[in-house]
Amino acid sequence: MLAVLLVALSGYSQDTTLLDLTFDNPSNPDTVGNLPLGLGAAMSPGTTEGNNRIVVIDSLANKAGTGLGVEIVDDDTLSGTRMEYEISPSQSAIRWDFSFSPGRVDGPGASYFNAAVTGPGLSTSSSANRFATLRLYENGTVRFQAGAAPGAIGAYIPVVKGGLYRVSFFVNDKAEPIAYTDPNGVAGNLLPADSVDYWMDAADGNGIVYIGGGQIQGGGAAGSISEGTNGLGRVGFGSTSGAIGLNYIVDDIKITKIVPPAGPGTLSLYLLGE
Ligand SMILES: [Ca+2]
Ligand SMILES: [Ca+2]
Ligand SMILES: [Ca+2]
Repeated sequence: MLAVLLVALSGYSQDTTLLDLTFDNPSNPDTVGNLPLGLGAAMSPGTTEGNNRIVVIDSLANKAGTGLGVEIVDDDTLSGTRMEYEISPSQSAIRWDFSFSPGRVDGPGASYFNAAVTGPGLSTSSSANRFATLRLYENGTVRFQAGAAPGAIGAYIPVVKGGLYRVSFFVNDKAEPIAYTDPNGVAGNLLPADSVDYWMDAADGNGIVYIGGGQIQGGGAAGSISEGTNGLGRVGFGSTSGAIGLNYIVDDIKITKIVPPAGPGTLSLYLLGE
């Protein structure tokens, strides 16, 4: 008699990685001096030199992580710079992590990159499209904006040139609250419907801390995202034409699908005979 024992675990779930960019993938290598590789990436301008550029940099220049990183620059009032990644398929609950390092902090605080979550195919450069945003200024500060204006906006957090910072967005486009595990591994944080929480390691000795959040407000595409579900279709970094003096290095960009923890796990045994 041949007996096959199958053990099935149910009731447990694991967050699914949708995008994991270190720029050091040996099977799909990036090249210093080139545009970064990435499935569904939207790059504007598609140039690696000049006042507006996106370019892979080497480990010595990469202050935002290990190995290769990417420098994004907007130093021209004639055009913006965008580096975005499509999330396919679109999602209702995601965690987005990335590391960054300011390359310049000498501006007046009038310009910023929007590190933002938007809908599929939309540009993060347009304020009406932004569901959740961390503004990376050119004067040594960052702060979040929960949604399109007049969404909740955070306090300015100081950052220094060459410093290494990491931020985590938890974004919920569902019509009901979700629970998530924070970057310190603590489970059960509740996030209301159509809301975002931000966590950040501000390199101030306090570790990774909650820096605030809020509910989506406003109209435009961001409003329509909040009204429906499965509207989280793109993340990235973008600036407006008028923005100038911006230079940031980014690395370790990761998007995961937040899967709600299920109830108590159950262990099922199946015995198949003969
Ligand atoms: Ca890297
Ligand atoms: Ca929604
Ligand atoms: Ca510009």
